[in-house]
Amino acid sequence: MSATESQRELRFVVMGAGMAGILAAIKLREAGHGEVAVYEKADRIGGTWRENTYPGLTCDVPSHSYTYSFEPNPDWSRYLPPGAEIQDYFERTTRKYGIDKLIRFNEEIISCEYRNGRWQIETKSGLRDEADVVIAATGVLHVPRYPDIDGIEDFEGAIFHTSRWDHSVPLDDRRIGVIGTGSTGVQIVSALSKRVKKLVHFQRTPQWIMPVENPEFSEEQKAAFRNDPELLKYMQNEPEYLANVERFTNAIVEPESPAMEEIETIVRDYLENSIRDPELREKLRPSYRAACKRLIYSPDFYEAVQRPSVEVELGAIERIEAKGVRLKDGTLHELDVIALATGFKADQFMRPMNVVGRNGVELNEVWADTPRAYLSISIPEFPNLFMLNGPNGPVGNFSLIDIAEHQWHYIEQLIAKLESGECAEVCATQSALDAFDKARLEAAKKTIFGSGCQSWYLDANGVPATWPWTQKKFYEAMAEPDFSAFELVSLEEENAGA
Ligand code: N01
Repeated sequence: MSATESQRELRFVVMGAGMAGILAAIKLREAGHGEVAVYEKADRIGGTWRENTYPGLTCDVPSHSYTYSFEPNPDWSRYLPPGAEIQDYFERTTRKYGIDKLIRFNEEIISCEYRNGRWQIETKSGLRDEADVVIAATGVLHVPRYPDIDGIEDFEGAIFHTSRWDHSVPLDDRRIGVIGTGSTGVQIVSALSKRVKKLVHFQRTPQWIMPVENPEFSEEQKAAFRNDPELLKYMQNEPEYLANVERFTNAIVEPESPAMEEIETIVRDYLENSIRDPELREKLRPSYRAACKRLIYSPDFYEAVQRPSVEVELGAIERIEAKGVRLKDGTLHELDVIALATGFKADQFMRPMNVVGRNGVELNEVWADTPRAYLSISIPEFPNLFMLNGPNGPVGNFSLIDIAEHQWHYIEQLIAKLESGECAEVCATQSALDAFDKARLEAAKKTIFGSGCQSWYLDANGVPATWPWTQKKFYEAMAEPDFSAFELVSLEEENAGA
C-alpha cells in the first residue's frame, strides 16, 4: 500500500544494513514510504557476509535459493555461493534499489527509547533521530563468543576470532590451529588443509557431516539463466531443493520419523565410507544424534582431515601459552596462528543497545532470562518495533532470506494498521506471547535440537530457542496476523496516556 494523503505519513528507522535490513528498506520504499533511515554500525553493508571473510567462507544453502525472491542472480559461480559473491550480491542490490542513499554508516545505535508515541534513537557518535516505527534487523550471529581458555593473551603468534580474520597474517606453509568444529571451523580446515605446513583441528565435539556437491556453473548455464527469466525463477525455487528443505524441517520436528532416520543413515554411511583409518573414524564419530547441532554440509571436509598436514585433536585444552596450545595431558601443539572458530553469542539480537519500551520497560530486563518475542516479531510493551530474524524464529539448513521475506509480509500488515490511522500503536499482548511461548517450549523439547547435545540453538535454560514446528506451519503463521493477539492503541488513547 502506498502512502496517500488520507494516510498517516510514518517515519521508519531500520537497525542494521545486513540482508534483513536491506530487505526492509527495499520493501518500505517500494510501498511508497518516503521517510526511511537505515543505521549501520560499520562502514559497509552486508552484516554477517561483511564480518566473515575467513578462508573457505561459503553459504551451505544453494546460491539461487539464497537470493531475494524479487532479485534473482544469474551470475552465481557455483551451486553453493562463496561468501565474497554474496557480499557483492547484497552491495549490487543495495545500489540498484537506491538503498545506499538511505544508510547512515558508522552509526551504531546505542539507545532506542519509546517516548510520547515515538522511538527516540541515539547513536554512539551522538546523532539523534526519531521514528514512528523501528525495524530491528540486527542479525543473530554478530557477537563473537571468545572461548574461556586461559592464556589467550600469552600467545606469541597471531590469534583471532574467525569473524575478525586478520588477512595480514600469512598462512601458507605455517602451523595453524583451528579451535571449534561448527560450520565455520569445518570450512576453514577444508580450505587451509592444502596450504599449510601443519593444521591442528581442536574438536571439543565432533560433528556429523552431510555430503554435498558444489559444482561450478558453466558459462553456458549462466548465459541460459541470464536469457531465460523462467529458468532463473525455476532455479530459485528448485523443486528438489524445496522438497529436501521440507523433508528436513519435518524431520527436525519428528526425530523418530523415517525422514530423520534417512538423514542419520546418510551421515553415518558418509563417515564409514570416507574415513579410511578406523582410529580417525572413531575420533570423528559424534556421540549425539545427527541434526541435533546444526548439520554441517561439506563437500571436502573428510578429504581435508585425511591429508598428512592435518591432525584432529580431541584432547581437552588446558591453556594457550606463548608457543601454542597445551592440552590437559601435557602435550604442546606449537603453532604460528590460532583461529578461534568458537561461534557467537546467539541471544543478543539488538543488544547491547539500550532498548526501552512503553512505561520505561527495559528490554534487558524483559529478556534477562532468555529472549522471547511473539512469533519472533513483536514484544509486548515495545509498540511499533518489529523484528526480522528475531528470537524463536526458524533457523536451520535453509535460507534465512526466505524466512525474513515471510516475516516482512506479516510486518507489512501491522504497519498498514498504523498507516491507515486505525491505530497509533501496535504490539503483541502479554497473554498472546505467554500462550505462544508455552506451546513453543513444549514443542521445542521434542525436536531433534533438544535430543541431547550442546549448541547455539539452545537457550540459557538448555531448551531449543528456535521455531519448533514445521516450515509449513511457519508459512501459515506468517500469512496473516491474528489481530486478537495484538494490542492496538488508538491515537486518542495514546494521547490520553501521554
Ligand atoms: O559456531 P558454532 P560457528 N574450547 O557455535 C567450539 C552459521 N554459519 O561459527 O560443540 C573448545 O556452530 C564448540 O564446541 P562444542 C551457522 O548457522 C553458517 O561454526 O560446544 N571448543 C563448537 O565446535 C552456524 O551454525 C555457515 O563442544 C570450543 C565451535 O566452537 C553458525 O553460523 C557457515 C570452545 C562453535 O561452533 C555458527 O557456526 C559458517 C572452547 N572453550 C557459519 N568454545 C553457512 O554455511 C566453543 N567451542 C551458511
